[in-house]
Amino acid sequence: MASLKICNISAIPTGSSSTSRSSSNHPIPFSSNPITTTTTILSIKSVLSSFHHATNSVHPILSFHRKPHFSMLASKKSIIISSAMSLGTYVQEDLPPALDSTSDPPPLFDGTTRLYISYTCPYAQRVWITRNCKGLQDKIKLVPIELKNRPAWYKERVYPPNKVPALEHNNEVKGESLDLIKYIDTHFEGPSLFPDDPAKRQFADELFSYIDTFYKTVTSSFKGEGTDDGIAFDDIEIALSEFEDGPFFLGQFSLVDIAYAPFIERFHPFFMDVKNYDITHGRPKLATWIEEMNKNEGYKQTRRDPKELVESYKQRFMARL
Ligand SMILES: N[C@@H](CCC(=O)N[C@@H](CS)C(=O)NCC(=O)O)C(=O)O
Repeated sequence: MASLKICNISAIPTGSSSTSRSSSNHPIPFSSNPITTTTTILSIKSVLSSFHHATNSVHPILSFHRKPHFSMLASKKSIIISSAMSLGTYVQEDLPPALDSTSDPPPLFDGTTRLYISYTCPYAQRVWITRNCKGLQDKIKLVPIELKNRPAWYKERVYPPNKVPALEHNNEVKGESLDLIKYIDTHFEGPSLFPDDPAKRQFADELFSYIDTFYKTVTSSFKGEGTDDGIAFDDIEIALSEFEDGPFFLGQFSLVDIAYAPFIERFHPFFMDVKNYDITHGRPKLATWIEEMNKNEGYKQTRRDPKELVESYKQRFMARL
């Protein structure tokens, strides 16, 4: 029987203003160290642009180093922004066991919305976090799959690409984690996890596009192919400096944080263990981001034991060295 634990949330409003709201239905603070709503005066970020300028020549990976956010710079007025973490309503649930080649399929296409995941897959984790943060535990049923011993029916009857994540919804099955997190955010109830602000949306698109490069840059440094272990994390530090109305990539918590979290969750302990290198050292924004993410209950429920993550990355990236 799932024990119910419901948290107080401050959702990103779906309207254009950035005021926060708390759910009156959920009066229990989400953590013992709750983030209080703060009012920030956001001014033009000349300091930040000089920081970008200084780093451009060193780290050419990201175009956003050089791009001012015109919609923000165009405003000469200070904008009063209420910032708060958007953490989503969550229900602490008992997780079902993973299905393997011996398991019967669920009653497919019976109108139930199902999210097929693997507990160890970072791509699936993105979608799982989104579901949790939107408080959709009762609306989207988790169906974990044992990837190393997959049931044949998964490929044959559910998702022919045979990968996770996949979402069964309205008699269709869709895949691709970045598409799915956006799909869930727009097609389901719960707090919006994507701001309306065009400057933030543009930056989000850049960050979604950058994520594969980020992954490849970091993992090639695992294999000793990169020249600098920290270069991709410098990009993250700069990206986290872009908006000042909160500690997240777009200021407030959003799908972008969800897209990056499963990977940073793996890279952080792996670098510590294998290279004795703390990716947060000298990167205060990244340190704060990790700290704040770790308070997010929707994310916390999806996290793995760091030791297990390190072992799996060692097998994957170091076995061939
Ligand atoms: N681009 C896909 C990647 C999904 C993916 O590679 N999932 C892995 C598990 S982490 C998988 O299902 N692998 C099974 C396979 O390739 O056979 C996404 O973002 O959803």
